[in-house]
Amino acid sequence: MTDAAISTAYSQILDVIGSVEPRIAAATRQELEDQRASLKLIASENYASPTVLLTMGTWLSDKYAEGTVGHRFYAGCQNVDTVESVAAEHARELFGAPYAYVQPHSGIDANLVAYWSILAHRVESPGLEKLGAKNVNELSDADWESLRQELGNQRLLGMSLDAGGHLTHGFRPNISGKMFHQQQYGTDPETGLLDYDALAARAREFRPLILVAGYSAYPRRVNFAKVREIADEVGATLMVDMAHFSGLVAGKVFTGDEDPVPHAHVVTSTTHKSLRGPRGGFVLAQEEFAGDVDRGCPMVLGGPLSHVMAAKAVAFAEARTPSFQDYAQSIADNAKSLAEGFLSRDATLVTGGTDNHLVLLDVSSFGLTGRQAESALLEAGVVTNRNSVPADPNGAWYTSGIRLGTPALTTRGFGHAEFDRVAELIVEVLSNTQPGTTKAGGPSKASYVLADGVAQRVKDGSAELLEKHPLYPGLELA
Ligand code: DSN
Repeated sequence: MTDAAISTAYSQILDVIGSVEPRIAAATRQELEDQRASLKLIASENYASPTVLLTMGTWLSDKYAEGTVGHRFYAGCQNVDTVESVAAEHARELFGAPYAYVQPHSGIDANLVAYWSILAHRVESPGLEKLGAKNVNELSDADWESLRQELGNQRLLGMSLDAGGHLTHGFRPNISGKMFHQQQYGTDPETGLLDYDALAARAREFRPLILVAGYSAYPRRVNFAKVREIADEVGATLMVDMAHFSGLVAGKVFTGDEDPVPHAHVVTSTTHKSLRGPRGGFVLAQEEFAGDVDRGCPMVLGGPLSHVMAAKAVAFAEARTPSFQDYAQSIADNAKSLAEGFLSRDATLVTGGTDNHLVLLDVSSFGLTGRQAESALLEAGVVTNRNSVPADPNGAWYTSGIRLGTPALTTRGFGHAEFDRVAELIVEVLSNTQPGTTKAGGPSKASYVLADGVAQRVKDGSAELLEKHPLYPGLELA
């Protein structure tokens, strides 16, 4: 599609929306302006292509299609079958996976499908066989109760939130921490790096049914071959959540032992982070888990979003091109440039650097909490998110860190020099920010005071970079 055609399409779409609810058209226009004018450094965000975005806006949304390809609970799903099959085929080929399930609506949904299917495969099916039943409907109440005890009595070992894991990896307040007996592994207190020997020792002691690897705020690569050895030794199923770095796997930056797909039994991901697709999730699995994963909807998920599955297919197709591999390599190169930019300005990074798509800046060296740093940066037009650091004294709400990722600005074309300048701008904000006080005059973990003139100076500095690398160049709304 040409720039002019895309501009016309979006202008007309917004006019149609505005004729029904002008506030939605206005907010949609404003979001484009805001994204164009800010430094987006949220590690889990990106900018999908106009093709991916346009694919989501169709009547495929109008169809119910619970079930799976060729086995639906609704009539008339022939076109959804095509959409889902094409998306799954692209996912399998992109990642070299035996099986792909593209229905999950988000990463959390993908993880729930994975947990459910591992429980069904490892505990429920053998349990039913032992009880002489084919499915739970054939069980007496007493048998079902004993099977339920066994299902609910399982153990999950995942990376702790403050070490960089995700809420769904067994964090107690999350459903994963409630449905499993959970334990968490952390990182080495000195280096901040994953300690495989400590992980193995913990796994031997705890003997989890599910060992979860993967992260949302750990700035390093993981050796999944080693983690699989640990899982095998203790009889655990290895599930890897690659939501953050699936773009780096697709782009062949993470290969061999760093590619989770050949090593894990089940892999989950989102599609909208480094993979640069529509918002959504998916599951890859070894053949033995396929039948259970396939029942994710309606056992765990609501009806599939066919319009989003269509956009996933387009995004996977885009990710199978050589230019996506260049993009993925640039994400990692740029993260190194950003890290070097901070280190050369004496800032403190968790693990001392990065070799993936994110850096975790410990802002306690600026005398700030993550919350204060996040707010001051936002005032200066730099969009980040606060994040815990290992053993964070400020907890998960205020935190002591800022997580910064390169996928979005790399899509805009930022390179080494731009990311070095981004580090400089961020250090300028943080070194000119002081902690504020509460209304009663005490120390506050939330309020902050940014010195006069800094926000504007940083916005001007960002504008120079952003203007050189426009978002959706050629897209002009009438
Ligand atoms: N929201 C995602 C992230 O920012 O990492 C994970 O849920």
